[in-house]
Amino acid sequence: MNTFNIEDHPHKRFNPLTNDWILVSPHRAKRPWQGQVEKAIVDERPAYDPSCYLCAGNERAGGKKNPDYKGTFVFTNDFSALLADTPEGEIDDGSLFQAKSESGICKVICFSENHSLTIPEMEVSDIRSVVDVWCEQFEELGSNELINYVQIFENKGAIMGCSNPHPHGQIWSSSNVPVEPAKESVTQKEYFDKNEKTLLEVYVKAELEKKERLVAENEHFVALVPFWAVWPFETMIVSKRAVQNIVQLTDGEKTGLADIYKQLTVKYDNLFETSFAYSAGLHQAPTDGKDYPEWHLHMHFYPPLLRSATVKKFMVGYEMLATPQRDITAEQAAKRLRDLSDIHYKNNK
Ligand code: H2U
Ligand code: ZN
Repeated sequence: MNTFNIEDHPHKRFNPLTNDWILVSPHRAKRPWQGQVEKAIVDERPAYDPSCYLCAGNERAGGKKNPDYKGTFVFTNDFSALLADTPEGEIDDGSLFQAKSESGICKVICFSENHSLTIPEMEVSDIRSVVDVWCEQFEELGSNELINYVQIFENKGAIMGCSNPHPHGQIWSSSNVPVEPAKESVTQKEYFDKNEKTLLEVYVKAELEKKERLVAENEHFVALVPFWAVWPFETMIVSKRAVQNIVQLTDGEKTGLADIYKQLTVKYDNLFETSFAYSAGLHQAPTDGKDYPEWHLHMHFYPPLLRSATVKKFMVGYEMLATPQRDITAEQAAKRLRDLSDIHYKNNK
């Protein structure tokens, strides 16, 4: 029997942010790929689309008209999943049948008036305006009595169920802390109480030394494939300094966030020479007025593509029923992303 080698042998990896395990099967990534390798999809859109409900001056559902905005534009989601005026109530039979009312506020943020752009094709200064809107919204929603958690996210690409290619993101803010950040609240608190440092501060420092899972870096942020990544090219952007939320970032750090968001998404687009789909979002401390020194701002990117512009990973079978699994290791994925150009493929031809 030869000795265990993480590069060759099936193993489990632990996610300290969620307390979950994932299965890694590196021997399978060595299979020769004989599947289809298709040509990149040409994705050319006009700067203005008269039928787009996010373009400036156009009408949205319900007859509201967008202003002639330039840059960013925020509005309350016309089909909000959470509503501010939900009556408080509860159903609880003590065990099997429990329900609680949930209230909140949902917004849509247009990143640019230009329908044809995406984050990796925008200037860092324009992405910085998006970061500034996130800060304004986080402050405004977070200071609302009703709101105890603000989830800022971007859902990009038709394969992620995104309904519109116009560059945009969303914010869903709620009275309660949702499932994923709630898990991270528990794990980060446990770690901080024991070590007096945030979990991610220690993690990022170790990754900066090891280097094998790094994708991009600037003075204030790191983009890396987490050791415990589930999706083939899953990444995380983490601030080097431990801060609880984006409002606490310095001016330089806010620009740093815009810069690393661009760096990472340029590499994503370059990977399969396609507009790379993902769900991405910030995880931050709750906004219930308490102090959360254990909370460390970070941004998750969950992209489904596996092998080409159309071949994606399915989270099915064993993964639905037992535990998530991956073939290509986090280290191999990081190396592929790291080795890609910093110049967007559309500007490189
Ligand atoms: P997606 O692109 O991820 O589907 O999100 C777009 C959001 O825009 C979606 O939540 C909202 C939808 O409810 N929307 C409006 O608020 N007004 C509209 O006229 C159409 C879509
Ligand atoms: Zn548009």
